[in-house]
Amino acid sequence: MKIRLCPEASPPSKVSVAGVVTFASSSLTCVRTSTGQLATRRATETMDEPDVNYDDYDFDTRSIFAGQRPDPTTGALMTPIYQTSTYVQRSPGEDFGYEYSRTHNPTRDALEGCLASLEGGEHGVAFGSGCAAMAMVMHLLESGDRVVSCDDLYGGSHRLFTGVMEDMGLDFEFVDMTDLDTLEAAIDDDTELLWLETPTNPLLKVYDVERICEIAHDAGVAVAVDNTFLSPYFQQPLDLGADLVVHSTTKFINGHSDVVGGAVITNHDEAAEQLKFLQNSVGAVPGPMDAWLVLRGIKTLPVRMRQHAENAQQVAEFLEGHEAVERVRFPGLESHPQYEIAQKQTSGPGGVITFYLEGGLEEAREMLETVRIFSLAESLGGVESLIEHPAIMTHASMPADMRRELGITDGLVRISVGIEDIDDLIGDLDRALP
Ligand code: P1T
Repeated sequence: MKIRLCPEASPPSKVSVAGVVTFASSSLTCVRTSTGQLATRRATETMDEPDVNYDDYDFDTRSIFAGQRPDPTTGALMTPIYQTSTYVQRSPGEDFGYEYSRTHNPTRDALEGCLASLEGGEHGVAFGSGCAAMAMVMHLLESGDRVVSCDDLYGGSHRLFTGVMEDMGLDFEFVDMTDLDTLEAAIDDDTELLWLETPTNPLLKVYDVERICEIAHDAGVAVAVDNTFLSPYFQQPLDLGADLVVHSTTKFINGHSDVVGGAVITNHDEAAEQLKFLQNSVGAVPGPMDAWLVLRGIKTLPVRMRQHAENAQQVAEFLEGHEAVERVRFPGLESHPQYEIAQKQTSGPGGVITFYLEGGLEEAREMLETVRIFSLAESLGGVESLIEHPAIMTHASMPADMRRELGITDGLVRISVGIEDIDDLIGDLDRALP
């Protein structure tokens, strides 16, 4: 690994958005906040720095304000969409804190500060997609390094690891991390990183993040957790010991199915610096408009997550009692094999459910073609309910024998429960189930 993530894992610390470093020119002032974010102001008449440390506030409040402040040039309450590729300089090399939008952009800075605060991390680095965020984490490694990954994971993550990163000299082993002995045995001297989703996509396995981090750190191995399925509202992996948290912000974080984005959050200064270097060097950055949309989406993250979880719990209970359904997997059901771990490390079950239909492909296809409120589409985490067939859709790129071994069969259906009226949702499923 190019940098040392482990064992000097720094303790989680909260982020402040109050300005700490100010540097000024004649007409513009640039403020670098304690999150490392920059903001500019034109100095004809500017607002004072708000004297607020949002760390003192609850998650719901930070969702609305963290990383942000009224625009110092105009007082605009909402962070402007700084839709610019470049920034004027007073003299060559003498800029006002920004030089080029691949490197820095104020709207993206605000998003990164907000994400860092919500995950309880020091640094947030935003990318153009969840896959880009994952790829940048892999670029922290060096050829010859080994990654032990959870076996059940998003098909695109598996494709990135085996179809791209293996060609660049990384080595991957996929293991079921519910079995800690197997996990421990899989770690060898070349292992530099454990990669896990929890709950996993699509089978919703729940892994004991605290125990896994202990095992990894004892072996000098870093841990990255893809927290896409729960969002920081329900689970904060850095607090459980993880070194890096990864998000597809496309999902619950944005929540409105209108942006593709990703992010990495960490407390490690060196990892953050390297990720920033990669962000600038590789250029897989979100545009200002997308950064702004995600920032806006986050303002309602807590209320959305509460409703997703409440609806999903009722849908899961309905499915569990339906004769056409063989088995339901949802971390909020006591029948979930890792229910106790979920209770211990999360504050809610999220909004994704998978279930096995009695029968197989024919029954699944019939149901997927019959639903009306649920939309047949890949993705998850939007306010509208989605339904999909992992074997044919999101996990098609995973080898068929691996899918079979994991249990991603033709009868498996995944739903992302939205925030629509619960009776409408259950009515739709009831009508469509065989
Ligand atoms: O689509 P993108 O923003 O690049 O994110 C990739 C990604 C990363 N991690 C997890 C856990 C994911 O589920 C995804 C994307 N998943 C889907 C598109 C899906 O329907 O499962």
